[in-house]
Amino acid sequence: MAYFPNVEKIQYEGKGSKNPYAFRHYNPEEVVEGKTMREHLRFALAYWHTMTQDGSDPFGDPTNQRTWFGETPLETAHNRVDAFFEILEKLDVDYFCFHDIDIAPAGDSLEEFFANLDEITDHIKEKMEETGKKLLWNTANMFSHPRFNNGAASTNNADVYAIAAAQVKKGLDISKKLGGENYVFWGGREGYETLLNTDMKFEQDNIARLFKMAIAYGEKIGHKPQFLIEPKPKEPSKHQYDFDAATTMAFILKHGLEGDFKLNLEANHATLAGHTFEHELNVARDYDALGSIDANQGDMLLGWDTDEFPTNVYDTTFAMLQILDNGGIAPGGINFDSKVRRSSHEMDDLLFAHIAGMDTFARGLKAAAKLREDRFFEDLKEKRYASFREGIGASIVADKEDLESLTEYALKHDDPKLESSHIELVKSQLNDYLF
Ligand code: XUL
Ligand code: CO
Repeated sequence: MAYFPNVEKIQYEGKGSKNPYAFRHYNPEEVVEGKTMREHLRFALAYWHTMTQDGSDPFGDPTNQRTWFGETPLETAHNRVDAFFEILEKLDVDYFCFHDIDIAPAGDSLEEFFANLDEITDHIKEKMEETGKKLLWNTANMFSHPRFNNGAASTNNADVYAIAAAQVKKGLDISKKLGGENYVFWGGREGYETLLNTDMKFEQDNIARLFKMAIAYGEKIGHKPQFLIEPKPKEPSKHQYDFDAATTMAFILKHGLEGDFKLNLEANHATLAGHTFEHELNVARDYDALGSIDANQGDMLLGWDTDEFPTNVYDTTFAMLQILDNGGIAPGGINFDSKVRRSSHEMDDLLFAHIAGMDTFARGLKAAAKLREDRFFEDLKEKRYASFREGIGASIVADKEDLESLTEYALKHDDPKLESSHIELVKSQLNDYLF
């Protein structure tokens, strides 16, 4: 059965097109900086926002009209697989991501949940073989079930810890079965409500323990996806340990995980932490730890995670600049961790929303490539740091100076004359690349 019977595969029609079922900027086979857009962008669909998000909010019931509900939860789960692969095909997206609980019903016990996962992943595997679609990453949902109220790997209850470990093991078995390229840990409940009853060091050491078990198990079964941690400062926890890229890098380095772990960075999580998205990508890149991205955008007027589809060309240009400067994002990708607004409740809104996000990233890619071709930022920075390339500056960078030698130098020279940064001029020139 087709879930979108009246929609053909979305094609690139170019900027002037008024067809809502067409790309206006994403042209998968167009070559930019020597690679196709498809290879640069490595788009992925998020199973949860696409298939299970129902449009409800804390004040209102579900709104989304979906046609895949069956007689039983398992039948619905199977229908969702078929519908999901139809969406992947129609949008021409090569990758996808899921949590365990997104794809299969939890049932009444862990055993039943795992059996459901086996059945549904058989179905997913068949569809992957039929269509050539690939698993960018999967993860275990260790935050929705009430048992995780006090955390999963950071819980105070050792039996809960064991269940989390079992879910991670199952997640890695599934990753092997489906050829997952990355495996994500997002610690939704790995944080605290109050420090009054919390031993932060103990909890974080336990998280590191679980990560090490995951590395060891991957080695044992001969499957080594790139492990990723996804930082987020808050929500659902009041404070989450993986607050932002810098905090998460400190954790990774403290526990010696840098050989196996990189970061999965999400735009809306960056803004919740009080950073821009490009700040987070830049921090990760400085540690050689830019793994993958969750593409969305927040609302600057709201203090929570709105997970909107990315439509801001500035943001995607700066993100793509970071990715190009990084030499690409593979084996990571651009996963749309984004949901349609509550009032965009029709099935076709799922297509329109992804087309909007893909087009916005394609525009960002093209603008970023042009900026790089013109050495726009390179020249700017080269000029800005020129004083460190000759004379005393070059000597400082070569570690040839000390406090005494620099004092001697400073006393001999007049107060320096500073040059203007011309920031407004730069921003106005930048606009010409985007519009
Ligand atoms: C939550 C979030 C998650 C992770 C995967 O804010 O981003 O969906 O991406 O658990
Ligand atoms: Co995310």
